[in-house]
Amino acid sequence: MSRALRLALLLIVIGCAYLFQAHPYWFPGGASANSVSIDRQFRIAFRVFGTLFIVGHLVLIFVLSKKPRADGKVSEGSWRLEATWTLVVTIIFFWFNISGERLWSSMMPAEKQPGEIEVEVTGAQFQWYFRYPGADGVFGRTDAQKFAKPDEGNPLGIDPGDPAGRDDILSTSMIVPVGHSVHLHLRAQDVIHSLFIPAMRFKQDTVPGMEIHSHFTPTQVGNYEIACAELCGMGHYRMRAVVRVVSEDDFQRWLRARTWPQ
Ligand SMILES: [Cu+2]
Repeated sequence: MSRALRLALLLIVIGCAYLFQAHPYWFPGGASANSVSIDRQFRIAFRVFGTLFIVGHLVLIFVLSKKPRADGKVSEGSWRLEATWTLVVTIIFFWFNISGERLWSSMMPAEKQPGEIEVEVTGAQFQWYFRYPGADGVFGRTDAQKFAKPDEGNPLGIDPGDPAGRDDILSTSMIVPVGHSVHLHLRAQDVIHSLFIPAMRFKQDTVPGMEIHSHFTPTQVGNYEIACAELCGMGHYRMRAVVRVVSEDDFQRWLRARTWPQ
């Protein structure tokens, strides 16, 4: 029994070491300014915690293979050793949290920074909507309960009485210019959804009643997949969309084509 357990543990360790090292299932190539730092954070996590995991299991296998002592006494352990490794693991845990915290707070600005492109993202069962403020730079007021009419082109419930909403641009894809910081206003209409853009290393829940701010800077032109990463109902699988990262000129052209003449 003990031999089978040790063999099983050894196979788990070898399998995990292979997965840590080879990354057969991994993110697509990073296409945002933050991807380098986020990938570094993942690498550190895998190296540090992967090593602890492997060492911990090897120690377990070693302990399981020890023969009982001839005099029948059992080991009482060592409190010094236990205190030391508990302290070491605690320090690593807090250091890792604090270093990740800095990166996290740089990704979650409370306010829009000058020069950023603003996009409001709304998760609704079962579709993502992307809204741009239009030429006036101001999003129109919304009241989904009063005005939302998906069949009439107003799924977000933009208040028809608010002039700021008349030039708002609504899209089912996110179009952004390369090299610009994109400031997102994240909202949800019904239940919790989660905007996940693997290539941008971006993932953030959208919560009804809250407006969450975040930003990312795309660095490569191309189309990138968006998924909903929160099981949000029967049609959850349909909540796929695309981020189209285009040149500055193409972005301006796209905005102009969608702007009504004043
Ligand atoms: Cu969803």
